[in-house]
Amino acid sequence: MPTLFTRIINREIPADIVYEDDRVVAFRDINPAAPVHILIVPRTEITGLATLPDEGDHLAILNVAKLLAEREGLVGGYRLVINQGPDGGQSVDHLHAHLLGGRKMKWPPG
Ligand code: DGP
Repeated sequence: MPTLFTRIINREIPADIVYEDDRVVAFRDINPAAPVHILIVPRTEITGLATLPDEGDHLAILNVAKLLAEREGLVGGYRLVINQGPDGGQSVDHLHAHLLGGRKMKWPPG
């Protein structure tokens, strides 16, 4: 059974896809928590950080985050978040990083 994000990657579910390459796909979050809220998702179905392999598509996430932050004009800064497991607030079991920007972030996160 493909994950929700694999179905988005495969264009079975519509999403505002802003970037893709052979390793990752990025699309706008359906429920944005900031003016810019993009999910960066490896094509490989990794459940989350807890099951991360040593190598793979996910290694592209940081560089794509940097690229998209530049494209989105986030010159004042931004935040990259990965939620892991129920206590981390993960709701979709397909590894993804949230790129958040366009407002001043609070610390610590809730
Ligand atoms: P997390 O809670 O860290 O697992 O983040 C999952 C995010 O996925 C959450 O911010 C909302 C987003 N999301 C859930 N369903 C969809 C969808 O169908 N389309 C898009 N674009 N985003 C979704």
